[in-house]
Amino acid sequence: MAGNGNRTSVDDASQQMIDHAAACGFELAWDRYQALLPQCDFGKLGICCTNCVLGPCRIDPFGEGAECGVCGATADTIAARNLARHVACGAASHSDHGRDVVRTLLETAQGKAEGYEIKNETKLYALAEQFGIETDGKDLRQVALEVAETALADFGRQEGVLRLVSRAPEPLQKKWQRMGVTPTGIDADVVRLMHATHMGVDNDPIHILKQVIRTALSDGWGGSMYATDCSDILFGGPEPIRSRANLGVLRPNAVNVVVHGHEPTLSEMLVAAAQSPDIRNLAEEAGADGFQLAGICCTANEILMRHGIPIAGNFLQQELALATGAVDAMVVDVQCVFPSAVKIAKDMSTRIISTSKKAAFEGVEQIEFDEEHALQSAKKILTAAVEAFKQRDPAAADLPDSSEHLVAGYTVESIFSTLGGTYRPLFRPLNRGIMDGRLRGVAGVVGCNNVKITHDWGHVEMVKELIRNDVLVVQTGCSAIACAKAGLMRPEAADLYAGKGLKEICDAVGIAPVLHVGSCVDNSRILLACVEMVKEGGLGDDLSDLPVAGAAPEWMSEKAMAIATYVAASGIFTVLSEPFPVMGSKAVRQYLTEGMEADFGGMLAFEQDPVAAAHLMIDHINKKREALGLTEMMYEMPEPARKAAAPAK
Ligand code: NFS
Repeated sequence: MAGNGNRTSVDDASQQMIDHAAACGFELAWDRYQALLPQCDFGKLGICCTNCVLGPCRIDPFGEGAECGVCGATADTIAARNLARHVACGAASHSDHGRDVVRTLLETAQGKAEGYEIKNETKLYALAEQFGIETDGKDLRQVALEVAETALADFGRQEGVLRLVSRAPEPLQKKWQRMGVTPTGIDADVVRLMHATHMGVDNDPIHILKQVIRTALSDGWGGSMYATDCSDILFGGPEPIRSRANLGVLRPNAVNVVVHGHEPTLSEMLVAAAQSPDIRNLAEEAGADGFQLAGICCTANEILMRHGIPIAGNFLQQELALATGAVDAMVVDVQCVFPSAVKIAKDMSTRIISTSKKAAFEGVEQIEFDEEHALQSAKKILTAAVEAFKQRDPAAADLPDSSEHLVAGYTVESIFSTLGGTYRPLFRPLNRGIMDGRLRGVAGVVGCNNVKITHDWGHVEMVKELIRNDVLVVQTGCSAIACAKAGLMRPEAADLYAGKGLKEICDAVGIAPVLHVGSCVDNSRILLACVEMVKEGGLGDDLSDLPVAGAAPEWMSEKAMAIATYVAASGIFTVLSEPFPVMGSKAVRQYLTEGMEADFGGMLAFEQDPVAAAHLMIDHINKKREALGLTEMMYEMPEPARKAAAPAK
């Protein structure tokens, strides 16, 4: 495991629960990882093909065995096709989530979705205007109906160009046209990419990669962007809000309900149901001190951003939350949910409740959630949690009592008003900060946890190194949760960790040096913030001119592969910890890490050491500053930090 230390997590609460789990004999992801070692090198290198049953065919990376599969596919074709399937799945996952949010908007407009309402009219009208929908004389519901129908049509679009592509700067749209990667329709792009990977279809690795890029772009500028926009319309646009993060947010005497997964439609309703008097009475009658809702993974980020509901933990804490014995119900929907959750909960009073039509778990109770009866479903789930609370053995529960303060809720709109001031809602202060050398640039640090890296270490070390070099950091996903737990999202973090210039800006506007911008679909907010920086002027004409960089220091999911690809293809240099599983192909590796830059202005790099990775980003930002003629920084660059090392136990 990367991290050079003998801790499994740098987060004390997590380490405490990992030790507790070991003492109780609970098996965790790290144990299963150890049992699986050594993992398959052919798989890691991306040169095992299972796309038809002539195989499986494995290509020898040292040129001593087979040079191609039975059909003649080379390592290059095989690695590119394998990557294509990963990205197709990642893009499909974000986009199917997006589709459901748009459908809920549609059903709300039709008056069919119980309990939902349109909370952000400004954003609805902005989208209507962008779609060219006439709004004069129409009521809100009619406008919402037309917006939702237009958005849904983009999922099924067969020809032409995805509508939201027009949000990208012109030069970027031209690059996409020139390279033939402009997305068409969200579903069609995924289907075409899957078709390309069928045995004997697309055999040119670079041509396959272009199709990969098109599909990834239809996620970033399509499915994910619709998920964000329509969630904001339905559930309200987030505003800066205080909350707490880590396992200590669970309370010994409350009915603890942990929501885990991704789609915000149910979790929003759970928040509403937990406040209804009949359900609160149920909890009181059971002797509980109310409900404690808390989130894991991206659902956590969704309800944190809009309601300030605290976060229990990130991806690798899902089993740890259960190991506390104090969770009454873990409510899961889709994506990033370990099937193993069932095993840990089986001897406890904890109920795992699966709620999505799209997903079922063997041995898990299903309370299917449907938008038409959303509030009823949510109340049913909370009633089940109260029943579990009555069975809980308080003596068996072991709850770490640590949690950290944070401020979340930043969006393009709220960054506008925070940085610009209420009466000056512009990106000017941000651009000016960069131009006058107080700020070096901006970095997006996102993504998962991975058992191959000490838990949270990659995120926290990288982000600390960036902010001490005057790089403002914006975050989503499990990476945001890691840094929130480490205290980097408190305004006081500027005094403790930020470089002088960044600290001055944080002090002036009262923000932390690390801003939480939401869940992984909300990476679309980061793209749009970059678009606003270009529009504001002074920092070039395209996203690739900006002194910005992206990173996923502990990534593991196929969604992260789609994200990294669309960010790089949007012109932003992006560093990943684990390499993509394509390293067995020189052609694919070279295109992703070098060739892409000439075509799109952005490319990928792979570096496991988070401090070294931070310096790749800083070097890139400096290069972009130089190209813009911004060679002077207000304050000197600090000495580079030591090579990153996780603390010893
Ligand atoms: Ni993103 Fe969110 Fe976390 Fe990774 Fe999973 S929760 S969608 S994939 S693990 S950041």
